Amino acid sequence: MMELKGKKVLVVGLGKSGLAAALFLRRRGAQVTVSDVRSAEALAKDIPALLEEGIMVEAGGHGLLTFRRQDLIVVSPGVPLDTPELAQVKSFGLPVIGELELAARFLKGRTLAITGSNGKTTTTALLGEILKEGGFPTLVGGNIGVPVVALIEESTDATWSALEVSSFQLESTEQFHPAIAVILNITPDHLDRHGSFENYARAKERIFAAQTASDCVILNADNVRSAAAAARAVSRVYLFSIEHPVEQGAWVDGGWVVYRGEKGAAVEKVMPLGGIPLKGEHNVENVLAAVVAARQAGVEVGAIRHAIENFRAVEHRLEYVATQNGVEFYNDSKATNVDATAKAVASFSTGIHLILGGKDKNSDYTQLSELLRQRVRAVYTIGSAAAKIESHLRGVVSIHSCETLEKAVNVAAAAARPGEVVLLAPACSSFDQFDSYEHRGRVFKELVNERRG
Ligand code: UMA
Repeated sequence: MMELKGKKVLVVGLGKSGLAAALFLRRRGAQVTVSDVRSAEALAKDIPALLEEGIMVEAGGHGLLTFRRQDLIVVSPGVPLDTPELAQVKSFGLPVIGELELAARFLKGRTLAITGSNGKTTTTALLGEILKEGGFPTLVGGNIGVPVVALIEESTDATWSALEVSSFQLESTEQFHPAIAVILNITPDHLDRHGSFENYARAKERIFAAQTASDCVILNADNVRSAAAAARAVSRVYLFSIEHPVEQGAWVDGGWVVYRGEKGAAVEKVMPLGGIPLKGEHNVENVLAAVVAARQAGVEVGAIRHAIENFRAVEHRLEYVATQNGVEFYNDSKATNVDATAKAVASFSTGIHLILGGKDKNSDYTQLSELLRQRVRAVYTIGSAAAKIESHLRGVVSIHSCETLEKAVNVAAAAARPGEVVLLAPACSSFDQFDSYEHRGRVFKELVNERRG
């Protein structure tokens, strides 16, 4: 285990991850400094507690000198590794690791890690419930909203940690070593940060880079790029598919979720598709992945089935909000890329009034054209990506420029007829108009519920 006592450690970024990492490092005896581009006023709520712990704070920008004075640098997921100060100190040989890598070196017990462009929060939350139902001491964290470093103190040798891990976190891992790794799917996202789809996909593949032959990796046979990762895995590969049987893994057969632990073994009937309480085909994929992971962790079929049947949609993931005058409202604020929006739209047959927009991530919205033509009655654009979305979708579907979410909700609600759906599945990140996708989703729900009066 890494020695931290007396080490000079810089934490870059003071969000949830940076705050948890700084406090952890300080408790382990490191001399900690935190650096953030935000001003001291913007960080005001966290600074007093940090100073009280003896943690130094550099606000309003990153100083190269501060970076050069350290023994170790711990980076928050949202801070790009090519940030000039980081690139400089790395070239001098200073160790730079991410918050996930720091946590991985101290977290006890076994880890089950889930990545993918979409579905990872739902699958992580579901696996957490399944592991608990199976009687395992369980922790849940990572990109889902609880930094992994914050789980360390609670972990024991008997713990299973279900971790949602993002490409941002995986990009800087070295020893992170989950016993069970899942890549749900890989479709374009975060191209602004990773530069290309292949760089992004390779970051996701780091989930199994430190695995050995006694570990396993679970891949999506129906998603070309997820399945292609098998070529580089040294661990045992399991597949899942909604389209066809697989040698070892889970698939759908005659309306049932079924599982086979190894080639030639008996097929286990896990549950009927009708028992899955989540909307959309993508959620069947999430369930299949969870079934394989849970069986590999040793959970009995009965416990898996029971946990799935009792699972409810996670907030902001195709979350039902209300029905007003026969019109249903759904909040999928977590649909922050084109593929997630496509999956949300595909979950409803027709008559969709779709709210799109926010901060663009160098995305290609023309990929939505066919699906929108078939199912969407009108699009309502918001945020800074609006003009680009409109230019990509002109002539495909009727478009209303609304600028704000408030206007979009009101115009869409007025246009929708009984039996139709108003869907927030924006295909963009939220940071141009909101603090986070959670904030955007909460505002949407408030706007909908206020209409009800
Ligand atoms: N900052 C700098 N310098 C920079 C860039 C940012 O100082 O060059 C500062 C910002 O001013 C801010 C801080 O860094 O104060 C933010 O750090 P962060 O973006 O890493 O945010 P955290 O609050 O630590 O949240 C992170 C994840 N955020 C991102 O990956 C962008 C959260 O995932 C995650 O829940 C949390 O850690 C706990 O693990 C969010 C997310 O959007 C939900 N993830 C992406 C996604 O799901 O698509 C990957």
